[in-house]
Amino acid sequence: MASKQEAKEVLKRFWIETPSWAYGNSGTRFKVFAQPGVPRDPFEKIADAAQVHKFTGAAPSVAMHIPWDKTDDYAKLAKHAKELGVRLGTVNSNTFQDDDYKYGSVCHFDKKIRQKAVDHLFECIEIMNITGALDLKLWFADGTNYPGQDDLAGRQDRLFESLQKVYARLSDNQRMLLEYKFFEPAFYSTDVPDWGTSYVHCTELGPKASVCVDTGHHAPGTNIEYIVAFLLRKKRLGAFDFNSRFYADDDLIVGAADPFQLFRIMHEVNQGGGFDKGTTVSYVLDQCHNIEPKIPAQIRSITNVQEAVAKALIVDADALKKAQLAGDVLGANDVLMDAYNTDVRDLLGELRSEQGLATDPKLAYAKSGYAEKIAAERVGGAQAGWGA
Ligand code: PSV
Ligand code: MN
Repeated sequence: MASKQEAKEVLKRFWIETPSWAYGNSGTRFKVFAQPGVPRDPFEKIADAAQVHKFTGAAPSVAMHIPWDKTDDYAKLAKHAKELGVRLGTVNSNTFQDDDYKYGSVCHFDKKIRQKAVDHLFECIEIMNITGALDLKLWFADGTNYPGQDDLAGRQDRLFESLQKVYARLSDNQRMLLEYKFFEPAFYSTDVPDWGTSYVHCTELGPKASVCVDTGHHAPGTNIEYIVAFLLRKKRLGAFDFNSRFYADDDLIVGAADPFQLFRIMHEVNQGGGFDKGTTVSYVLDQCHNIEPKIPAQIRSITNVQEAVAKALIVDADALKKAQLAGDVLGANDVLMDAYNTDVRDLLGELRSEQGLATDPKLAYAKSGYAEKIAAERVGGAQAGWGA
């Protein structure tokens, strides 16, 4: 078992990227409820993300979404982030909100549309070159709604050809992360529906391409920890997009729907070396807070992930191995359950004290007055949202 001290050492270097879009307004196709104090531009989003880092000490980087975070001076935005104690992270592309993408983007049957999508991905790499971000996250809404609508294998050929062009643009230290999702917005077929499709494209592309596992992008009952174990074993787990789901891609707070699943995933990450020094796995939130306040929701997400990681770190690995090799089914299960049922909140409180932080980040943020300040200051202008 990792000692408490060893667990804290790992947790001290463990960090999570928060998504710029979590700070803006979001909703369902039925309604977007605006909230007071919501950022009006990427600069204000970064300021909110900096608060999450200030109180958790574990969220030093902010994922960008282009064009939602479009600005005419990315160097200025990066400087602004630095001044607030954070940095600009993963650049997420968006090839799903333009009328031209009605039948797809990089898989479209029309070469001109495919090139338009590829050009957008080139633009994202340009932004990475300015901000110093190393990861390009690709999620494609491409797919079809009706059998016969398009040639399924042909779409894979177009996808690969487009990805190859983008891959060739990456510099040596940059990565491409290919995210999969089994359905939505396409309902019959999706062009990157599962980890296997993503994995095969990544291996054919080369070492700079890895799979992104968004925890909300699986059919109910999918054993996500198996996928994680497999990808780690093959060194192709590039990143997580964390969130939780009850039904479809709900984008709720990670660990809210199924904290036990999150623990099981973290256990496999730990077993596969994903928390080791110099890990190449990045841990990112991909969530929307439609009815709950956004900054506290991000803080809670960070603490939920930390709790799951702490529980995974205190699994008695020696006892587990011994039970496994002895065919002691219940004993092995007990070892995992013991760790899962341990209350790690005091350990995390100690960790924060050692880092000079308040033991309860949620409370500390609530007392800081920041929420009241932004509600009073951010009056007028258009609040940021998915379309902004
Ligand atoms: C798609 O559902 C997704 O998970 C992708 O990561 C997008 O970039 C993100 O959500 C947008 O919210
Ligand atoms: Mn995602």
